Amino acid sequence: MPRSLLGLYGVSERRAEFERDGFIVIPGFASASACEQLREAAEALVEAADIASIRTAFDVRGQRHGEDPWFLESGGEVRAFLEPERDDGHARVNKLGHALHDRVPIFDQFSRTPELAALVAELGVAQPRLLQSMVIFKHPRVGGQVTAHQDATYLYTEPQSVIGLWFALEDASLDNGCLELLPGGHRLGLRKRYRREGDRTWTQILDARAWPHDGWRPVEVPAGTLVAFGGLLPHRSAANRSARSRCAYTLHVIDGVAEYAADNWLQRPPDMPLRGF
Ligand SMILES: O=C(O)CCC(=O)C(=O)O
Repeated sequence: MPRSLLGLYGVSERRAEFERDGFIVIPGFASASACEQLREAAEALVEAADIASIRTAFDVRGQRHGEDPWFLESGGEVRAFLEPERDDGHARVNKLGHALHDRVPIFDQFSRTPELAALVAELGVAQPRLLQSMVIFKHPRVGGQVTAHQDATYLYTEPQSVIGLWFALEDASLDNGCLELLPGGHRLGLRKRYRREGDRTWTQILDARAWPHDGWRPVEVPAGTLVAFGGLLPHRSAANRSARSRCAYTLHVIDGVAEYAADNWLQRPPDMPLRGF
């Protein structure tokens, strides 16, 4: 078979897998040196942050950050969020968010590559808009749990269009809190919407059933792996109780042809419209 046809075959298979399971895993998408450079850049941003003055602990269980301007106004900024058991040390930064891809050149370059643009097009996004980016640190022994959720809860578009691009910047395994996905769970429907009214947020329950207990797949992967998953796919990760750090970079892309909800928590400043690749 000519190369071009082989290529075509590969493309359609990957898309079919994404539609069937709700996600795809691509080992070796990012080089070891790119992962290292992003980690170093993230650490430099943490060093520069005035941790002692940051009051918000990013606690996905309690949603305590939901009414804090530090969180609500971070859609166009690069801000540090702390683990719930905070102190004044840098080791307890949980994540950086939410516009690294637009504010920090090295994250901009990493996020806007022809390879990523081609992948997102292959997964069906017609007019990609890079909405949100985060570095999630999961420091040894203090990195917190991320409870099961769907990204469309937080980044709702009509129709659903958000895709999460999750890059392992370090090796991830069950003991340091790797991503866990529920294959096929994207067909279970959206369970919650996280809505904003001015400087307040609330969670609307659309379907109160608990997630299935069984069937979760730990995504144990080496650094450089890309996991791409749709906004309806349930995912979670356990706390890092190990001595090994588990750092990841995530980028969320929506489709410009879909309508971005005016009451999503993340709203960009008017002078920073969303851009594509
Ligand atoms: O990195 C994690 O543990 C969770 C990531 C996540 O929830 C996301 O990228 O949407």
